[in-house]
Amino acid sequence: MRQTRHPGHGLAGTQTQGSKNSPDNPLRGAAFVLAAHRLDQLPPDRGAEIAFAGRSNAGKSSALNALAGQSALARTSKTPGRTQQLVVFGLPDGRRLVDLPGYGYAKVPPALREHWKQVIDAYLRARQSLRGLVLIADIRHAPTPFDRQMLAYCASIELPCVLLLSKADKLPRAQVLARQREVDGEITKAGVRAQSIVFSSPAGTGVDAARKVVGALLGEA
Ligand SMILES: Nc1nc2c(ncn2[C@@H]2O[C@H](COP(=O)(O)OP(=O)(O)O)[C@@H](O)[C@H]2O)c(=O)[nH]1
Ligand SMILES: [Mg+2]
Repeated sequence: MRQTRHPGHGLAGTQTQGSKNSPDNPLRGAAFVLAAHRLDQLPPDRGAEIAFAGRSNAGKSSALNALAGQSALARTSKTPGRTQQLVVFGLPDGRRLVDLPGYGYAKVPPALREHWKQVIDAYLRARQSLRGLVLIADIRHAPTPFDRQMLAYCASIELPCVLLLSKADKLPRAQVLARQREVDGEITKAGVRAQSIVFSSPAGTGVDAARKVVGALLGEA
């Protein structure tokens, strides 16, 4: 498989450059609020928030940073599986972005993995202010059982989902499009209100599109 680190390589036509300080960015001005180990430590369940989920190392923190237009809002890591908290970021108007713990990293003990799976399930089920889920998946890999579970889960609670196919800069365009078709098939099968967006944090691919969708979901009463 051919791989490249050159931003935007092979993505001509799908690339949208996310600008860092765009006044149009609905997610501009996000700031850290708190990190919660338990659901009862979260801010009061009012207003609107969007949750971010994904397999460890899928590029979730990088995506959050790209969407917020900040390079160091969420910590990014080359050592996956360490963030085991719900991290809440607030927008200037009080709406929130919630970074859920990464799941599926092999080195996390099974009991702990199960614990966080239950916390995420409980959060998605109970949180009234939750307006949508951003699911981040590495475009180089086929959807995992957990990705499928998350899609099915969103379908069952009628929660809109935005699927960011991350690290698109690492695949040639033909493979990017083939994977997106495959994923769109999964979305249709799951019967979920979801859309996939080809995404690359370093190249800026899909950043503006994702900001628009997330901003619209946050704005829905
Ligand atoms: N080439 C490329 N690398 C990425 C992208 N997103 C994340 N990474 C890298 O993948 C690793 C994990 O990213 P991180 O955002 O910490 O993943 P998380 O565990 O899901 O939060 C880091 O080394 C990032 O620099 C992307 O879109 N393109
Ligand atoms: Mg992370």
